[in-house]
Amino acid sequence: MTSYEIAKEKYAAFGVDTEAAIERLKSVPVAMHCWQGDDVIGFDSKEALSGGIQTTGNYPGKATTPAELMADLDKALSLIPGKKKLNLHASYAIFPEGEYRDRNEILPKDFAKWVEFAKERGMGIDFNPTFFAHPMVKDNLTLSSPDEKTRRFWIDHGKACLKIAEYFATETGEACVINFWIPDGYKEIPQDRLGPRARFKASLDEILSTPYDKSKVYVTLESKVFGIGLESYTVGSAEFCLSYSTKAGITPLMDNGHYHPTEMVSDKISSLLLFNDKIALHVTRAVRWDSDHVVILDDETREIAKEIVRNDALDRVFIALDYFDASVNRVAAWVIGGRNMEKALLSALLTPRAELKGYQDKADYTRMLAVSEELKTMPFGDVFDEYCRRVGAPVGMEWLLDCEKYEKEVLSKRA
Ligand code: RNT
Ligand code: ZN
Repeated sequence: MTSYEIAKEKYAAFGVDTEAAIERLKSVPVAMHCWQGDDVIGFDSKEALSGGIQTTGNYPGKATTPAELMADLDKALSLIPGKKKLNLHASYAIFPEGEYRDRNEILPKDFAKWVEFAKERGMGIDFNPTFFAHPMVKDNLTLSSPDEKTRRFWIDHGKACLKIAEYFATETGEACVINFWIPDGYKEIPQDRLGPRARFKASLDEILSTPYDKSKVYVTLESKVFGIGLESYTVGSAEFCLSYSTKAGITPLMDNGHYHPTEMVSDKISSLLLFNDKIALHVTRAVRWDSDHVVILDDETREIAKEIVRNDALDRVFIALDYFDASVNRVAAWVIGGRNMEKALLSALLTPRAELKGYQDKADYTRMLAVSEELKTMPFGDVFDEYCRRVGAPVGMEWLLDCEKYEKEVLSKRA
């Protein structure tokens, strides 16, 4: 008997079908964020990162050209099992030879190279307008700016991005999730909290008045609690974004780094599922603040996955990764986070959901606790290895050897 066969029997004793779990996971898309590869710099302006977010570390070998970023993504994608989508930011536009367009004027053709990349790999594309790291961000404000010229520029950016999102969906044949997140906020205690939010609301209304095909473009809105240098007030707060999403019929996005450290996104998912057809997540690891550390297989990542799976919501939750660590090999950072997301989902699929719910309803909290603790030491790794084998991804530490080889042969040779 192989170790997988032994694991299969052990799970079967709990009423869990490992084969069904493996099959189900194969088709769950996870969006891989291009911005892990170059510390959120992009290609259009090469401005320093701003917007209250920060990468720390200067590990050598970061991608600085589209060709390098694509090569690194390819390496990372080959080492992560499962179905992926490519998640792009507008700042990663690749302009046709001799052309340049500012963010308010970008066109679908500025992303043709990415479409080609995604199509060749059979991937869909998700998208993000980039409301940071640009000279038109005035006093840390974009869509909520009191300066009409600034606000107008960013409204036009939002509209341009919606068209690009539709282009991605049409070209790849997969729906495109376009996520709006603005950094707007104040370091000092504001004397007008309503005005900026009213302007943000009006800006979003105007962007969303652009006709777009709702069957293939999902607009999401991401909230936040604070940013670096913007500690006292965030325009796009949780209340603002949830209310706006509900009213406008768009999709709310929760980033698990964007709440008070004792607030858990895993606890919020069920409420949002009751009031939305779809919801979206940015999975990250916040260490004391929205630090965007590499996703590990920690309790919260696992609990998020469990909530998605046990509420039968794998088709209703858009899962994207969002972190940026410049202190370790960036390709390895992608792979570790990506594999961990897959592990969390698989381990959720390997849970006797009905049985555990039943204990709760019968108030048998003893069994509920005992069984869920017992599951933690089940031979989960053997099932994950089997999943990797079946989808042609490296098993165990093989991926790291491959990654180290790539570092030696490619990354370390970069200027
Ligand atoms: C910032 C948000 C946002 C960004 C990306 C780069 O706090 O999480 O999603 O991380 O758009
Ligand atoms: Zn995010």
